[in-house]
Amino acid sequence: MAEVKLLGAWGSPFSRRVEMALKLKGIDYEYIEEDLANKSPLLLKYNPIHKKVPVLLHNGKAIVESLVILEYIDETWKTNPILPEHPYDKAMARFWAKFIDEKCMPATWQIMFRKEDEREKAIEEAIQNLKVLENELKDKKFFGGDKIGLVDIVANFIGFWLGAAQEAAGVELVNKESFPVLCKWIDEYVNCKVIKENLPPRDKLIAFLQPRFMASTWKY
Ligand SMILES: N[C@@H](CCC(=O)N[C@@H](CS)C(=O)NCC(=O)O)C(=O)O
Repeated sequence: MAEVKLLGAWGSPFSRRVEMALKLKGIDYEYIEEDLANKSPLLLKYNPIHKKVPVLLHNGKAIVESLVILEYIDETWKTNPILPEHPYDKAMARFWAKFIDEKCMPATWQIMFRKEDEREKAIEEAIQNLKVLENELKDKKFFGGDKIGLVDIVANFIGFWLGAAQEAAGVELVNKESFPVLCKWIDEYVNCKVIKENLPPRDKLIAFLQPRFMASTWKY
């Protein structure tokens, strides 16, 4: 039987993405928690370029970068596909995953670190990006349609981490008035079994984030 291992960190939305995909497909794997303050020789060996989690080990071969790993998983294990079949739909899913990673996540994350006087501009930028997502979702249940797909998995930061980060930083960006569609998606999302079971404990995450938001030098 194939051997699957995952190097991850409990509070990382990136390694949680991989866990969600593996669980969704029913793949057995061994989880190895990394201490990112004291990286293991295993992490440095298998991800020498970025030195980050997640790292997926499949029969001894390493795959890194969560978006790359998610596609690898989908191509390797065909049950419960997370990417659409049609090339155009597939391209669109990749586009939105990239948009979330490159625009939405950095913009929303910045807010938690900005000083009060710089926050307004940062908030404006984050809102613009989140509005784009709100519009993309429209009346769909999930980004993937009726079921969780690649984009929903990639958006786990918005589905869960953002709420905890807002609480930890004392900022309110997303609520039912400003983002009704996104909030409806968040409700559906966090109540979906495979997602719920692969989220970190909210209180632990808030306690982890709070002191880091105070220290301006910390980056995720
Ligand atoms: N683009 C990477 C980002 C992964 C990432 O930023 N991982 C963080 C944990 S949330 C990490 O390992 N940080 C360790 C470091 O920066 O030294 C991915 O999608 O996998």
